[in-house]
Amino acid sequence: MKKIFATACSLIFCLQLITAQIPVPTPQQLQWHDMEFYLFTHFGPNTFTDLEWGKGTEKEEVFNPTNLDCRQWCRVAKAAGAKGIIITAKHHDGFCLWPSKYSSHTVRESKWKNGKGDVLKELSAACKEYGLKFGVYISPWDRNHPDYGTEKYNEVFVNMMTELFTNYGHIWELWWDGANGEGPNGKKQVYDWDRFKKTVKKLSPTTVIFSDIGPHIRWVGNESGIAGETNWNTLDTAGFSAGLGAPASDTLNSGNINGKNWIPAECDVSIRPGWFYHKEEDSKVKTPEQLFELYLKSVGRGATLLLNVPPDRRGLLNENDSAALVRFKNLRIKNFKINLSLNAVATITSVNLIKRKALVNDKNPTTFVEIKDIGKEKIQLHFNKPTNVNCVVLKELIKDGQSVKKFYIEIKRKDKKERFMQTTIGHKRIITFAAREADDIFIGFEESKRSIKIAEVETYLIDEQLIEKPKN
Ligand code: FUL
Repeated sequence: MKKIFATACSLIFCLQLITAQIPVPTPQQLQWHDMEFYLFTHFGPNTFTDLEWGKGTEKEEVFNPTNLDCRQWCRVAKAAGAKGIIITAKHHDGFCLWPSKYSSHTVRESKWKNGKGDVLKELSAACKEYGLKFGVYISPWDRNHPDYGTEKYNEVFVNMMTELFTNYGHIWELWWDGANGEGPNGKKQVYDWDRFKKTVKKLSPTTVIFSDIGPHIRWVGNESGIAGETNWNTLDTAGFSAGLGAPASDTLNSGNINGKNWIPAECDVSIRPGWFYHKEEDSKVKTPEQLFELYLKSVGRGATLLLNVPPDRRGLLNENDSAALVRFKNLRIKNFKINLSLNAVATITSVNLIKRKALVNDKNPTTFVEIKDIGKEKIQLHFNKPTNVNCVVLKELIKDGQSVKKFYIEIKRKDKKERFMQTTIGHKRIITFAAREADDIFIGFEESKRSIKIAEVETYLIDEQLIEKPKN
């Protein structure tokens, strides 16, 4: 009896060990996944000098928006269906959009509001008022600060972050740009990433930190807003660092299948060719259709979409950008309005033909179906009449990790069956194909890391024009 008890105990212990090793998101990362789409605003001296990378020698007086209104930014963000705004508190030119005590190159030295203004104060208050999350980009690379390139600068950077975390309410996401060039004295800085991380952990443990390699969110490896069709939320970071020491772009794009850490990808991309506002780009704003395509290739591949919409010289989001954003939102609403799965009966069918109910079309992402018999069980959506479809949206229950390695969507109409092979799912996977009628849709699983938990399977008929090249 004693022996059985001891064996059982060690089995439980082993099981616990195995489960403990599966990377899963923290509650903050889970919330971040659900944010799906939010805005980036690049704003600073470059807005007024027409540069992308300011030299750091620009006079503070160049920063002088005539009509800055962060509440307008928030109204546009809300109208676009974005969930938050991340602002460039300090870009590579070192200019601080808040009156930092640790720099003499800030809004305080500018003419804007006679040096009494504070963009971060205005934006954080506006975000609070409009129910948007507030995030901050702060570039470690600083082409202005006299201490850059010396150990003292790491202290300056920590002090600046301390100001950010102390004076502007909760910062939901912190964005560390990996760029590391020379400072005003021609020197390069050795960034003390460990110290930076510890500082944030101490001051604001619930903030999610972005850098090329996390610790919480990773760069997607390109600035065109496109995640890998195979996209693992897991990444190995040992031996790597942000910036030049980061893993190869294609690794960041797809993650590491057996990566040890949960570090999902964020797709940063600008609505215009540049990150900062340039008048000559007023006619080059991405169209709502292009934005929709980016949405499919970012959020629809399990990542999030961080869309940059730069304020202009007035300090307002430009009319062309806001018009595109509102129409982008309308496209999402219109095309994802009628979930055809709600008219279907969802079951799990297995080779022995035993069926059980599958809670995948109940509009509830917390209920799920668990598939243990990989290769033998599949999800079936049976429509009571032939239904025209061209889009399937799948959600894995990622709070318990990411598991699906290879699956297929099979469309059945009478005796005809067509299969589309796919790889990962994650938070959300949107798959489009040329429209066809279906009596049944099957989701079959061929390879997985362990048992699979699917929370939702939605089906749509979206506007064919929005599907780039329909896959047949
Ligand atoms: C890059 C920067 O160099 C660009 O100016 C921009 O801020 C982009 C989001 O990140 O690394």
